[in-house]
Amino acid sequence: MIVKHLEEIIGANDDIDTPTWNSRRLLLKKENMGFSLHDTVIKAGTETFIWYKNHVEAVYCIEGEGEIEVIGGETYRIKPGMMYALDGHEKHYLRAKSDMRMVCVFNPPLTGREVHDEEGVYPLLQE
Ligand code: 9YT
Repeated sequence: MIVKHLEEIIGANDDIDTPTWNSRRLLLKKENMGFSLHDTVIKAGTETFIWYKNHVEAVYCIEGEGEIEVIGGETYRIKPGMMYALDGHEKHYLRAKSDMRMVCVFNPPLTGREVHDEEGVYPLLQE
């Protein structure tokens, strides 16, 4: 069984900070669960273009407010209790009005080092 606490991840290796989001990675590929699990803060006032070309992702908002605009599709309000699942590799903009705390699950699991490239894509990394 695996037990971790957010406090031990904050500031350590699996805490990835970028100008628009901060992802605290609780489970990664190395844990062999078949998915990765992240506690992510999308920073207030930011917009991020994202395209998970190689992954599916489910996102569950537990704090904060903002929106997701699916390119060529709809814009949905994000607030606590809202979940979205990118089952079609949708290109999207994520905008945070306030700090949004999101629980994210990725399949295939991230290895831990990924940040978005210039296309908004996470590459498929091998460990
Ligand atoms: C919700 C979302 O896509 N945020 C960007 C960061 C990503 N979820 C991650 O690596 O935790």
